[in-house]
This record gives sequence, C-alpha cells and structure tokens, in this order.
Amino acid sequence: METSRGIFISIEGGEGAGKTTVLNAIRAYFEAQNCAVVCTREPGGTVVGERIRETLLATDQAIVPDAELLLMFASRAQLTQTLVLPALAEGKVVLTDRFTDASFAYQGGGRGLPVSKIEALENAFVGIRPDLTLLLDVGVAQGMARAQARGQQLDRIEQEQTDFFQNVRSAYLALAEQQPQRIKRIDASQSPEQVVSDVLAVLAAWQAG
Ligand code: Z5A
Repeated sequence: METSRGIFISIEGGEGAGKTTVLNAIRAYFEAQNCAVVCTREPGGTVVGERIRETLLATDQAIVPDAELLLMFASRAQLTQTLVLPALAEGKVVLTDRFTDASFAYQGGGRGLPVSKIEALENAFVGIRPDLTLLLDVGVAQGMARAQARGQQLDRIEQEQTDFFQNVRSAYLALAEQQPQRIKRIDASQSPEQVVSDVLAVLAAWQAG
C-alpha cells in the first residue's frame, strides 16, 4: 500500500454511530493545529461519486451484491485518484466518512461476498489504506433507533434487516482485531460529548506515537 505525506483518516461505523459529529470534531482538532483539512464521504465525495451514491441508495431496484460492490469501488477509484491522493501529496489531512473498510463490512460481512474479491478490487483500484481508522461501535438496536429518530426516509441499504447489520458490525469488529495498529474501536454507545472526548484522546495518542 502507498504511503503519503499528508494524513489520511477514515471514520467507520454502523447506522447512527455518530460519524458526522466525530468528523466535525476531528476537523476542528486539526484546524487548531493549522493543518489544511479536506473532508469527504463514501460513496460519493466527487460529482461522479455522488451520482453513483444516488444509484446505490436512492432506488427501489434490487442491486445484486457484485454490482453493489463494483459501484462502491467505482466511486472509490474516482475519489482516490481525483481527491485523496492529490490532497495527501499536498500534505493535507484527508478525513473521510467511510472508505474501503465499509466494503469489507457491508458487502463482505453484510452481503456475504468473499473477502478475496474485495481485496482484489482494493489492490487493483485503490492501493491505499487510511493511516488511522476510527471505528465508532454501537449496538445495532441503539444505532438503528438513532437513525430512525432523525425521521428521514430510510435508503435502500438502511431498509435491511437486523441480521444484516449484526453481520456488518461483526465484520467491522473483526477488522479492528486483525489490524489494531490502524483501526481503533471507540465505544459509540456513550453520549456525543464522551464519544468525541474518547476520539480526541485516541487521536492525540496516535499523533504522539
Ligand atoms: N456503504 C456500503 O455498503 N459499502 C461501502 O463501501 C460504503 C458504504 C462506503 C451510506 O453510508 C451507506 O453506504 C451506508 C453504508 C453503505 N448504509 N447504510 N445503511 P453513509 O455513511 O452515508 O450512511 P449511514 O451509515 O446511513 O450514515 P448515518 O446513519 O447518518 O450514520 P452516522 O453519520 O454515523 O450518524 P449521524 O448522522 O452522525 O448520527 C445519527 C443520529 O444519531 C443523529 O440524529 C445524531 O444526532 C444522533 N447521534 C449521533 N451520535 C449520538 C450519540 N452519541 N448519542 C445519541 N445520539 C447520537
């Protein structure tokens, strides 16, 4: 995997984990250090990627798991080559709301696609992993209740059943166990203030290390 001059951080988690709040806190943390920060999200983050996001999420059509995986990677290739790598080459901090770990969790864990397929796409079309990944871990029922409390219509993937989200969570936790240096689990069942405080402590320790 490629190394870079900037800092590449992803935020991951299941439904209602609180990624938005955490992303804003991390941005403020780095801006206070006078770093240039670029925030983005997946799927999406580019004009083409946002169109792919619409295709993936705002549809009633069934999408076969392989097509879902390929669309996630099409969005990711566009984002990586046009935004992530150039920003890192300029020494910026890139914060992304999800990256390839989400494909391992949702398409691997949730849909049951083989890890080897996802790794092959990662190697062929992405070639970079975040320097640090913050996994916001919350129980499925608690996370779904938060997401539903927002009162917005649920998208295609959010309409999946509890089992699917349990498998997503298990896959995320397995990734964190396999890659403890890169992926830090945060207890996201706590209050937003406590979650942010834990995230900033992990970040400070990581930067110091
Ligand atoms: N997906 C995939 O399948 N494969 C891939 O490779 C990628 C993605 C990259 C879109 O992602 C979907 O794409 C997603 C995974 C799939 N599918 N689903 N389902 P997304 O990240 O854009 O969408 P999301 O996961 O549905 O986001 P979310 O539900 O908005 O989660 P969040 O950003 O973590 O939540 P939030 O907006 O920050 O918070 C949700 C609500 O909870 C909100 O009202 C908050 O005020 C509240 N909240 C947040 N934190 C707390 C705490 N600590 N306590 C109480 N309430 C809280």
